[in-house]
Amino acid sequence: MSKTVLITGATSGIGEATTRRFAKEGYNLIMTGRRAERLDVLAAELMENHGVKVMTLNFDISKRSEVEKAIGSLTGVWRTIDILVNNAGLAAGLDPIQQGSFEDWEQMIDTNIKGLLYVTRLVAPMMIEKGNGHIINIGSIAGKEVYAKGNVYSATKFSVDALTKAMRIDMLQYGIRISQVCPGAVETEFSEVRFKGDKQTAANVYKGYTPLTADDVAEAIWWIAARPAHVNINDLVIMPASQASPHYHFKDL
Ligand code: NDP
Ligand code: 8X3
Repeated sequence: MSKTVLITGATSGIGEATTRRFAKEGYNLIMTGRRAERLDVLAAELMENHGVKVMTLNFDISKRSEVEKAIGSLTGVWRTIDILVNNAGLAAGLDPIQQGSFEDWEQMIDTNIKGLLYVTRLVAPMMIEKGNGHIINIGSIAGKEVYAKGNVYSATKFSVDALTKAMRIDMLQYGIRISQVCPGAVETEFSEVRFKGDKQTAANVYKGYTPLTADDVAEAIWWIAARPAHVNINDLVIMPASQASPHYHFKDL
């Protein structure tokens, strides 16, 4: 029987690449994001090319009522979710703490922590009822180390790290695996979002060294999901070879 994966933030970057990777393996897909048109285009492509079933859920993950409505709308086989990839997230701004924007802070906290919690709270009981499942959280190297001006973004990803460890304990008795993937720099729409559409500043983030691609991270996520049932990858930190930490890129040496 085909398996089902729910991937949040499937409209671009790591989420989109992960959706494509699982489609290639024949998984049925529940894809989420705010940009409905992108979801529809990708869904049509994946159904056509891989013959998989696709459900698109168009909602803002930071809004609890929207999450409840969207996940609550799943019925029948769409409730037998085998894998949840908690990917949707963002950085907003890059400012020292004394100059940070309240709006940016709230958006990051509401999306990266609260959004992840809302989805997990609604999907975990489905996995418990089914008797198995695997939740893969997308953290960050910023959830392992802090860097100048990364303050609140880092705090949200340190939270993902803590929640990953806590979920693993709570879910242990139900046979549900909990993993985390923590990437370093990945060239996606991430920096364009962080710098509010400033494409030049965003492009500069990836100049002078070779960043990861979304496909690199998707492959790591797929590898974690494909381990035998008795194996759990707790935490996988994946960096560009030319980036030793958030501070040190090959270009800076
Ligand atoms: P992108 O900006 O390319 O993708 C972000 C995805 O998250 C989009 O699909 C977006 O969908 C979704 N998203 C953002 N906010 C919301 C929201 N409020 N409601 C619903 N969906 C939302 O960035 P990445 O692919 O790089 O980021 C994916 C994850 O990886 C994030 O959690 C990020 O923190 C993490 N990460 C990224 C790294 C990088 O260097 N790029 C490194 C380490 C971790 P839409 O806008 O359509 O709603
Ligand atoms: C994204 C990686 O180092 O830009 O999570 O914060 S970093």
